[in-house]
Formats: sequence, structure tokens, C-alpha cells
Amino acid sequence: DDETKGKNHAFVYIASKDYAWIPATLLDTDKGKAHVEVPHYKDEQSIVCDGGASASKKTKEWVDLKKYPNKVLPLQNVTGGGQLIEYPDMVDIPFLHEAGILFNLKLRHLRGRPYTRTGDIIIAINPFQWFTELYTEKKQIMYSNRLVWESTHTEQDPRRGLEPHVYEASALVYRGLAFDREDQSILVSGESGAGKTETVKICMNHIASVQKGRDIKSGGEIDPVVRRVLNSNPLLEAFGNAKTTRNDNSSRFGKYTQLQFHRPEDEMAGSIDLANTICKLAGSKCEAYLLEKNRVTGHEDVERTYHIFYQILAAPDAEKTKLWDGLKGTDFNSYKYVGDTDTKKIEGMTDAQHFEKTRETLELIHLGGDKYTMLMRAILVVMQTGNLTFGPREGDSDKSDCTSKKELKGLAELMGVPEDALNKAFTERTMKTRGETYKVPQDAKTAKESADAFAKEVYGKLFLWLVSGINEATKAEKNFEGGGLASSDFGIIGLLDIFGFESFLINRFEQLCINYANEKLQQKFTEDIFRSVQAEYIEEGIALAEITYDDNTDVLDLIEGRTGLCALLNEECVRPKGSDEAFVNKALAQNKKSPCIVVNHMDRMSFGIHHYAGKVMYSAEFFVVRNQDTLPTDVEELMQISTNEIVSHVAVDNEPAKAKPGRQKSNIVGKTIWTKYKTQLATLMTDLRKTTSRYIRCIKPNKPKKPSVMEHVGTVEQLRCAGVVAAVTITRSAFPNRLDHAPAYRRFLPLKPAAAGKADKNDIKALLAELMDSALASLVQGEGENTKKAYVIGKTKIYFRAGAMEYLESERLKGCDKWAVIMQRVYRGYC
Ligand code: AOV
Ligand code: MG
Repeated sequence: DDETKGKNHAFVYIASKDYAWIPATLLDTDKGKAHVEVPHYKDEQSIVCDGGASASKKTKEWVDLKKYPNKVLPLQNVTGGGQLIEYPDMVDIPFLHEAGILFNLKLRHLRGRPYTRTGDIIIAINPFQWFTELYTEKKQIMYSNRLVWESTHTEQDPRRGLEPHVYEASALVYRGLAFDREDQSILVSGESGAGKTETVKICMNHIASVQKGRDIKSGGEIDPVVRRVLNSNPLLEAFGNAKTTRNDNSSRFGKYTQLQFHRPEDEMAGSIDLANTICKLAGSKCEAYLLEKNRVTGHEDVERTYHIFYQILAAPDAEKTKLWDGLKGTDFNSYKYVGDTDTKKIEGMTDAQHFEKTRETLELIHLGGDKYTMLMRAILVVMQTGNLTFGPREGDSDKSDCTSKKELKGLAELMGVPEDALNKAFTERTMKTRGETYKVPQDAKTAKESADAFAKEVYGKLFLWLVSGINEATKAEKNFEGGGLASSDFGIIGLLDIFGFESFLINRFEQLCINYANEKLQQKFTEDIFRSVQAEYIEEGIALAEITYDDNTDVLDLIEGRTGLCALLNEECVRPKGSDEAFVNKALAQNKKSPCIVVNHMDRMSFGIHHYAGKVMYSAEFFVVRNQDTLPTDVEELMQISTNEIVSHVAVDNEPAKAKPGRQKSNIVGKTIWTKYKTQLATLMTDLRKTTSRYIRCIKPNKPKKPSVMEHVGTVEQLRCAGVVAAVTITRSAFPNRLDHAPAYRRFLPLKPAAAGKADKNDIKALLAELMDSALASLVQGEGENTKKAYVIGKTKIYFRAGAMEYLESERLKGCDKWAVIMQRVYRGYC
């Protein structure tokens, strides 16, 4: 045991403001104070666990442990020299806490191992460099063979001995679907640029290939269904992704893809013959959430709008003029919404190459020909709208007209509407009072705003049109046409790629929506972790102990409850003079008792929420307008007369809330962003609850997107937001430490009582029980029937209650008193 050799050194982590945690050496302890030697490194990058060997200098400090009980944490997974020992699965780290997680991940990241487990959760650190050897066909086959085809399905954990990988998630969901016959899902989360979209693509590719391992007939040819399903991903990215400061290919919408599998007949289920249990990919369906429509009409200088705009403009002139004469000789600068860009390549391909791919894929999913032209021209409608300018009508600044006649003519042509109707729709507004209808002229600024709103609406529509087009072409019901199959006849593997928790300097309505989704997912996450811990105890054959965790129903109540923020905002959107300020006042007044609301006395337009991942302050400015998201009637009517069917198509809302008859109010409420989004999320949660979920938490290790760099503070924050630390806490709430029988016995053998020897030498459980009964005798609580020992022995592991392992460690390292003290101070428990 390497660790025992380091008996004379005690290593600890010490909290640091700049670097979250620094590994240090404990020199001495005195009256509840710890004397710690802290190494200084030249930069954060060089901070590793090496016993301070590479430090430029060291300073000593005293830490008052009574005052700061969490400032020093034990660091024990080191060699005698203080070098960190790497753990592929973090539940095996003897003392697991935030600092331990951080340094284990950092060590693996620096060694080129992006994936680490904590139990069933996979943590994926974005490497920002492609390790091609990680994603070869050989690797894919190895994971699917070991976890699906060659696994006996009775062994406890088939992952044992396998290096953690997202392929294990993809293989295990396939296995769950095929052998346990339960629908599955993989939930991927993380902040922008953390690697969610890539991870989902990596998993999807693998899932599609698992069946191949068994499918001898198909040979090298890719199944056309599989091709359509896989290719629909980059297609959707062309329309829904954009370059932002944080990610060159940032998804500006959330996405839940359901892969549909054709399962062999039920009577064959459970058959030992594996060939009969193959599930074949039969299609897919996807649902999109909250596309960022504001990006259509404007973006930061260093960012871009959606890829598709640049793709069209980079297309060959012949292709462009075929779509529309007006495109002749245009480039990025020709369109105000698009603007100049110095980014001409995303993920190694130029915009022109991407365009070619987009066109091919559209054809592949039956959106070629007229449909293709219609879609592209709808995009041109958006671009062209951005070039409209408006100015005051002569002598009257309250009235306005379109001042860019040529651009107006072009737009009229693209839409197939008269120029005059177009001008009027933006510069006049029809009002209705008591049966009377009249037109009110709009000033130039309002006209421009109407045009912008129109462009956003058209883009939103064409995006949804594309999503439903993709679904139409890829859904399994279609591929099995004639087979009379319904969607419920297919097995599902769902893949969720959704925006992670956000907390910026200024947080708006969109952030509230995003964080609301994260609260919903967090709720399911904690429930699942809770259930898996229970399942483990049952598996190990030990009594279910008290598992405690913080649930987030309070926050969810505050957001979606009867008098919650969502309901109050909707009310404000219906009130004739509804305002953002009134919304904040009501929100604060009616939720005074909520433990999760934060009042900002300095700013009446702001309020805060204590989310599971931390406090976020929201600015309520524009909440009402953003939630309403309505178009002027005149613009709506204009759209309906367009000859472009995507533009004129009346969108079918995602199941608007049932309007109460006779009350116009409910009608508006039914159409708000909140209402639609809430309904959509509720459906998602219902769908997810029908599946067995696996979790992949993506982490962005540094802001500049560099390989082999890990910023401590940012990483720790993400671990908290992803609920990783919370998950560990839940897992360890009843029994903080666990060890396999044999290593536990070996480790604590020095504590073996002299009188021992009655237990059967071949019975490891009996030996362990004898050892622990004696070693932990002083920690037994209660008497008679209520006796509670400090440990429980399960089928494969021994579980220690709070403080027991620390006590054993301090006994084992008796020679080193420093250790004993730090253990006892840091972990409150029996000791
Ligand atoms: P995201 O989906 O989490 O951000 P992406 O999946 O788009 O992030 O990843 C961002 C970038 O990180 C990619 O373009 C790659 O350059 C790199 N990357 C991600 N995963 C890997 C990997 N496994 N190996 C190597 N490089 C990788 V966002 O859509 O903006 O919320 O909201
Ligand atoms: Mg993404």
C-alpha cells in the first residue's frame, strides 16, 4: 500500500480564492489550528499534486479549523511522495469532496483522458483537441462487444476494467433497450462550449453502429435510414447554430432527439439467442426548444448570425442566381442582418463546402426541388427585410414610408405580394374599437421594429418547418410504411442536448427560461441518483438507510407554481397596461414567503432566485414584451398572403393551453412564450420519465478553448452547476465511504485485535466483520435492539457511517498525530 509509506507526511487541500483548491502539506496541529505549508507555483496550470516538488517557493500559515472547518480537506489518494493517484471512477476515491474531484479530473485531463465516471454519471472534460484514437471503429466495437454482445447480463458491473468513455453510455442504453426492454435516454448538459452537441453526435454514431456488430448481412453499406438520421444533425446545425464568443458552432436552441428502434417480437424477448434481440434503428424524431430568434436581426460584432446565411452567400453565383436574380454579386456586406465576418470556416469546412452539404442533405430527406427553393427563398425574405429602411413622410414625422424602394421591390418579389401592401403592413397599424376599424400611421422607428419582428417570425417559422420536414423524413412510422406501425411500437433512446445553467452579469427572460429547464432536469437527476443509491443498497443486501438530499421543489414552486413568477408574468401580459415593473412588484409581494426569492433593494426592476446551482439576479426589463412575442395584426395578415408557403403557413402552436370559453384572456395567455415553453417542458419531462436515464456532464475546462489547460475556479463552478458535487453528497449521505471487501481488509489489517482468529480464514466477510467489530467498538451507538454499528457489510462492499473511516484512518496512522487531528476536525461525526 503506497499510502502507508507516506505516513510521515500528511497531505491536505487548502481552499484558495484564486485557485479554488491547492494541495499542501500539513506540518503540525495545535489547539484546533492547523499549520499548513502551501506551495507557490508559477501559474495555475502547474499546480498539480506532487508534494510541492515543482513549487518555486513555499509559505507556512496557521488555519483556525474551528472558524474555518472547511478550509482544509484531507488528501489521501497520493503516493508517499505526494503524487496524486488517478481514479477512473471517482466513487473509489477514499475521501471524496470537491477538491478531490477537481484534482482527479485535472490529472486525467492533462494526461489526455477526457472521460471520468462517478458511479453512473460520466464527466466529459472538453479536450479542445481531437484524440482520434478515442473514436475509432475498433473502440466502438470494443465497447459494444464488452457491454452488449459479450456481457453475460448477470455480472454486477460490466464496466469494470473498461476505461470510462461516452461509448459506455451509448452501449449501455442499447443494452437496456434490447435486453431489459426499457426505453432509454442520455441526458447531456453543460455550459456553452462544453461539448454537448459533439458528445451527442459521438453517442448517436455509436448507437447506430452497435447493431452493426451483429448485423452480418449489411456489410459496408450504410443503411439509408441510419444515414438520414445521422445527417439530419448537421443540417439542423446549419439553421440553428451560430458562432458566438464562447463557441464557433454554438447551438442556439435545445434539442431532444428520440431514436426509434424496431424491436423483435415480444415472444422472442428474453431469448438467450442474442441474434433475436437485435434492435434496429428505424428512424428518429426531434423536438426543438427556444430558438434564439433575436440573433436573426442583430448580433455582436465578433459573433455571427445563423450559419445558413453565410452558406447561401458563399454559394457559387450560378446557384445563387438560380434561387433569385437579386442575389447576383452579393456577399456578407450586402445584407445588414448578416454583416461582415472574418470567420469563413466552422469545424474545418468553409461556408461554401457547408452549403453543398446542406443542399445534399435536404435532397436526401426529400426536401429538394421546389421545397428547397421555397426554403431558401424564405431565408432570402429574412435577409432582404433587414435591408429595408424607413423615413418620416414629408412634413409629418408621426407617419413613415419605406425609403429603400429597390429593397422593397425585391422583398415584394420574393414574397409574392404587392409592394404597396408590404409598405402599409409596416407603416400602418389597424386598430379596432367597438366594432370600428381604423388605421393608425406608425413612425419610422416603429415601422423598422415591425419589420424586425416580421423577420424573426419568418425565421422561427422556417426553422420549425425544417424540423418537421426532418421528422417527416426520418420518423420510423414512415420508414415502416405499410407495416401499420405506430410510434408506440418502437423502442426509444432519447438524446437530450440542452442549454446548461446560465448566470451572467445581466440575466434576462431567456436566462430564466433556460434555468427553469435546468431546475426541472435537476429534479429528475436527484430523484434518479436517490433511486440508484437505493438500488445499490438492495443489490448489496443491506437495509435501506436514511438518504438525505436537498430537493428543489421550492424553486420550482416559485417559478411555475399557482402564484409563481410564470403565472404572474402571464397575467401582466394580459393586463392592458401591464409593465415589467408591476410584474416585479407582484412577484416579490406574492412570493414573500418563498425561501428562494431574492429582493434587490437597490433596483426595483430586478429580482433574484436561489437556484440549485447558486443565486442568479434577473433584470425584468423586457420580460413582458419578450413573453408576449406578438406580431402586429397587419404584419400577420401580410404573411398570410405570401406565395411562399413557409411564410404564409399558419404555425401550429405546440399544444396551446386549453382556452376557457368566453374569456379572451386565456387566449393570450395560451400564446405566451412561457405557456408554450412550460407545456413543451412538461411533455419532455413526461417522456423522459418513461425512460431510464444516463447522465453525461460536459465541462469546459478553460475559457480560451485551449488544449491541456484546466482553470480551477471555472471548473469547480461547473461541477456545482452540473450537480456533480450534490450527486456525490447524496450518494454518500448515509454511508460516506465504501470499500470492496478485500482492499478494506488489507488496509485495516494493522488494527487487527490480538485475540482475533476465530473467523474462518476463507470467509472474507467474517474476517472483515471480526476486524471491524473490534476496531470500531468505541463508535457503536445505542443499546440492545437499537444498537447501531458504524459499518455495514454488503455482498461486495463494506459501508462506513460518517466518521468511521476517518476514525479508522487516524487509528491506522497513529504514529502520525497530525493526521488524526485533521481527520477529526474536518469530518464531524462519531469522532
Ligand atoms: P456545446 O454544444 O456544449 O456548446 P460543442 O459540442 O459545440 O459545445 O463543442 C464546442 C467545441 O468543442 C467543438 O466545436 C469542438 O471544437 C470542441 N469539442 C467538443 N467535444 C469535443 C471532443 N470530444 N473532442 C475534441 N473536441 C471537442 V453550446 O451549443 O454553445 O451550448 O450551447
Ligand atoms: Mg451545442
